[in-house]
Amino acid sequence: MFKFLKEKIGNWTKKISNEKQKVPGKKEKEIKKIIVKPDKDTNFFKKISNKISKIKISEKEFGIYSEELSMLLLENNVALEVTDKIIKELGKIVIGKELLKKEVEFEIKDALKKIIENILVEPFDITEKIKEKIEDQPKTPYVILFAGINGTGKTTTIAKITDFLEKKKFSCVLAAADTFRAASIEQLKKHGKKLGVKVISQQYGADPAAVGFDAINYAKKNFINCVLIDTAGRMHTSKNLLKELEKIAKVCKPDLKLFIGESITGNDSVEQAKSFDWAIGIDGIILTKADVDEKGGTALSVGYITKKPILFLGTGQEYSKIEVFNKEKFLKELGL
Ligand SMILES: Nc1nc2c(ncn2[C@@H]2O[C@H](COP(=O)(O)OP(=O)(O)OP(=O)(O)O)[C@@H](O)[C@H]2O)c(=O)[nH]1
Ligand SMILES: [Mg+2]
Repeated sequence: MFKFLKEKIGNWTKKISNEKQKVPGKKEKEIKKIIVKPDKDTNFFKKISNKISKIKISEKEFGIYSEELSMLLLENNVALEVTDKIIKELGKIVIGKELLKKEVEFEIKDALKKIIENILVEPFDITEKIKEKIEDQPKTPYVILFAGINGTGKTTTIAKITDFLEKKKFSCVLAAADTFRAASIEQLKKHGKKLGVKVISQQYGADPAAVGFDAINYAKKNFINCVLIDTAGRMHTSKNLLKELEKIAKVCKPDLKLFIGESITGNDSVEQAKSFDWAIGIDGIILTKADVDEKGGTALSVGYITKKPILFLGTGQEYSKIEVFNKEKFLKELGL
């Protein structure tokens, strides 16, 4: 997962560090001279001077290095807007700063870590939100709407989240509100059977908002904590389909509207998230197929541009393959 970005960032910081070790700056030469003077045992002092000597990265040097960083970020699915932000912030920290020679790599990585930490929107814990709702309105279920373009993993993610919630002792009911795609209702029912949860459905072609509404009523009558609404995949460029989604949201009044996008698709995912946010106002993002994403930049871009948190990463096809998104863990995946 995210192997390329990790390798590339690591190589880049190492390269700057190595280059700065090779070419001693004027100041560094002076420091060496002073330290080496008092004794003839140059080997010993050479070692010390190497350790304590400092370097500075000039604006010009940073320009050259940052060009390379910019390219590697863009190649790894980091959006231009986010790449520019990273470079700008990094420049503010490292240009002209006196860095201990032996710590150049560490200092730059540390700076990058802080910048990326700020770029990632702080995720919230959905189980806490559910608990709050149960306390506030014990007779009304917590409703989650899943939306996204075709094939991103909405239905699979619903099954995973249901498993996740049931294991945390929240009861769930599923709404088969994808009444459009052939076999979609059977697909959700199969998951329901496997997970032991009820699936509310109507016939194909039925109004998806009505299916969601039915499921909410079922949950109310049966004291079920959560309703998870599956929706048909729809292109983010189709105004009519987005209108239909708007209707589902208006009728079902979900507590949480999640955009499900693929980790592998980079800027496409960002554009999709923007459109779904514009149509229904999303609250959070789940990025699926992170297990087959070697790059990792989508996670950096999609949250920053929409200002919405990534809540989970889908990391495989089985129910257990879902991870609560954790900033620290993500930064570690990037080697920071
Ligand atoms: N590797 C991997 N595959 C996934 C993940 N999530 C979903 N998939 C696969 O992606 C494919 C599509 O998943 P669905 O859940 O049917 O996607 P959907 O968004 O509901 O599709 P539509 O309803 O047709 O729009 C299936 O083969 C899933 O097994 C994931 O995190 N990792
Ligand atoms: Mg589906």
